[in-house]
Parts: sequence; C-alpha cells; structure tokens
Amino acid sequence: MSAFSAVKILPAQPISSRHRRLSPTALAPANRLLGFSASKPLCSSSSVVARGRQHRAVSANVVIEEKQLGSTSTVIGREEALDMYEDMALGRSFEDMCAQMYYRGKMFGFVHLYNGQEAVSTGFIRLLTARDSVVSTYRDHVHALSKGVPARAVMAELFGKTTGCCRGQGGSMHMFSREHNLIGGFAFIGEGIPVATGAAFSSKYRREVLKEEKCEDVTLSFFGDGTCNNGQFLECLNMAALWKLPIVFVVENNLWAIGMSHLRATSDPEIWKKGPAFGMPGVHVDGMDVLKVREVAREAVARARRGDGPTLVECETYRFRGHSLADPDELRRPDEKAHYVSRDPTVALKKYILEHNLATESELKVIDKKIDDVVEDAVEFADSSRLPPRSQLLENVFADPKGFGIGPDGKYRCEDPGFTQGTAQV
Ligand SMILES: Cc1ncc(C[n+]2csc(CCOP(=O)(O)OP(=O)(O)O)c2C)c(N)n1
Ligand SMILES: [Mg+2]
Repeated sequence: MSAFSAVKILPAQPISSRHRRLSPTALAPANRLLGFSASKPLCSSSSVVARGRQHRAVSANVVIEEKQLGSTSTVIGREEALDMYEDMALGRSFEDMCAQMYYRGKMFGFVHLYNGQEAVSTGFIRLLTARDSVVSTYRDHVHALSKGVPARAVMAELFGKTTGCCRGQGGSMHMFSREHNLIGGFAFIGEGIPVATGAAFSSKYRREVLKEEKCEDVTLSFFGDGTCNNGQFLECLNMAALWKLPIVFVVENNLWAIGMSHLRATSDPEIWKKGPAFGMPGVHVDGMDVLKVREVAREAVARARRGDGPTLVECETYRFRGHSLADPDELRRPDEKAHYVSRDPTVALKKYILEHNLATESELKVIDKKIDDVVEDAVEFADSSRLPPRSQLLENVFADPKGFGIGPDGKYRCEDPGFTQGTAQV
C-alpha cells in the first residue's frame, strides 16, 4: 500500500496517452483536504470580516479531521524518533536564540524565523542522503541545520563573520553549503524553484546521459504558499513533469504571505491540486505532524529516486512568530495563533515518543541539554569570530568591476581611507 494513502492525495489525472505514462498507479484516490473547507474562498467583494469567518472554519476543520484520523499509523523506531526530536529541538532552540541575538544588534538585515514549521524540515530533510540537494527560501536557517550544516557555521553567517557558511557574505537569507548540497536560501520568492529544477535535471542528465549509475540524487525545493502565485512555480512544475525530474516540490503553507492571507490571495487555495494539473501527484499533509510529513516524504523521495518523477506536497503548517523579526505581527488573529500553538509539532512528537515508550523523559532532557549547549557554543563561536576584511566586499561580484569597485590603480575603492566618509577618490 502506498504511504500516500494515509493522507490526502490526488493522483495525476491522465488526459492523453502521453500523460498517462506519467500517471502514478500506486496512489490512492483523492480525499477531502485536511485544513481547508471544501468550498472555494469568498471571491466577491465581501468584507474582510466574512473572510475571517471562513478562516475560522478552516481551523475547526483541522480539529475535526485530526480526531477522525486519530494518531498516525506509522511505526517508527527509537533511533529515528530521537533523530527527529533532536533535529526539531535544534531548529526551535536555534531560532529562539536568533531572536535574542537580533534584538541585541548582533545580526543585520531581515531575519525570518521558522518556529512552528519544524515538522516540515525534519520530516523531509532527515530522510535525505548527503548527496541529495535542498533548495530553500529566505526562511532557511533550519533547512540548513537539518541538512547537516553545523550550527556554528549558520550562526556565524548570521553574525556576518568569516567563519560563516558563506564567509559572512550571505547573511540570514542566503545560507549555502556546497559540502552539504544546500544550494541556497533565496530572498526573491520563487527564485529557488528553477534552481532546484536545474539541480534535479543535472541528476537525471548525469544518470541517463553520462551513465553515472550511482547518481540517484533527489532535490527538495521548499517554498511558501504565497510563492505558489508566482509564475516560476508553474513553469517549473511543467518542466519537472515533462522531463520526469527527481524532485519534490514542498510547499510550506503557513496560511500567510507576510500580511496577506492565503485564502484572500489565491483563486483555489488547495495548492496540492496543481500537481495533477501538470501530470504529477499532489498531496496535502498535516505539516504540524512530523510523522505524517515523514510518511509522505518517504514515498515522494522514493518515487523521485526510482525515476518516476516529481511530486507536489502541500504541508499545512503555521509560523509562530511574525513574518520577520521586524514584523509586529498584528494582522493574524490571536485565536488562530493560539489554535496552531496548541498543535506545536515539537510538543506533539515528544508526547508520541513518551506514549510509545521510545524514550524516557530524562533521556529527552539529555537531548534538550545537548541542544542548549550546541546553540550556546554557536553563539560564542560566532561572536568571537573575525569580521571579513573590506577587500572581501567585492569578491564574487560578477559585473565588470572597472568603474564599479576597483579604481584605475587596481585597488578596491572601498579600501580608500575616505570610503565611509564619502570623500574617496571615485
Ligand atoms: C519576487 C518577490 N516578490 C516579492 C517579494 C516580497 N516578499 C517577501 S516575503 C513575501 C511573502 C512570501 O510568502 P510565502 O511564500 O507564503 O512564504 P512565507 O514567508 O510564508 O514562508 C513576499 C511577497 C519577494 N521577496 N520576492
Ligand atoms: Mg506563507
């Protein structure tokens, strides 16, 4: 039985013999969506209040469906459970520390935290091999950690230090690690999706054209609900399905794009349905339940790895903080926030572990302590690391530097003593 049968799934709808080839056969038929009411969102000029009412119904549906589904049927072992617990604890604790450090002036620019969404990163990325690739967004710290980038390197990058994973030149929104096949955080929404599609194409090319038999690499492309209204998303779904690329498109639907409710912005809010429209399976999963996410991820990654092509997975999740640390978060309703906080994925996994005797409370405390130490150490490491030299400023700038940052004498203009005063010879 396909793992997808435990969740909501709509198989690719064959509309011609050509598409029929792409249609997976092992997948169960569509069911009602977990988090959204079956009806379309209000699209008349009705008031925001009316839309708010519909949104409340959405939350209620989540509760009803959860009761019907009961606890997940997945059986997981102790090792797997503890790996997920540790990864989620690290994600949460790291982000809480980022907030502290940001407000103490240790970080610059926008910083977007991932609190509440950990089940998605952990559920997907912890299943990957080191060779598999991840393409992220500006909400990328936790994806980097799940992929194995050390906390020290991520924190130092946030502090803008030379020891950061991009030598301090990327910052919060641009985590990258070649060693870990983290192909980047991307600040422009949707910008990472074609990059991920290209990475998946290169895996297929290496395997099928260059005959590298061991190349079974899969790429995960993460992005938000708001990003799905961007053309690049749809263009890439088309290419990935057409070429049967080894990629999973993972939508982290946290219901908001900055201050815009998903239900107000999207003609059909059920994003997962766009998969079958392009000839690939579409799946909706409860993104607050790491076990369910992992179950879906396992099937989607396996499907990509065996050459059966892409899957679109919509994970319904929620961010517990504002859009960025500069956002006062005044637009989302307190009862909506409280509803999702009551479904905190880290708390749910802990409960599951204890109820199924996979570990004791004191064993989990040992992990919590270890994570506290890792995060403390990351801060100390970042704080005591060196800032990059000024000469690094124009490295990796691909535009012709003549007339831009390098003077006729071949020296960086930023090294001119008057540079910061605006009196340099430019
Ligand atoms: C191409 C582009 N247009 C607009 C923006 C401004 N912007 C930053 S975040 C964001 C909302 C994205 O929402 P979503 O995709 O749901 O991701 P989330 O922040 O919820 O994780 C927008 C529109 C941008 N970064 N890039
Ligand atoms: Mg969003």
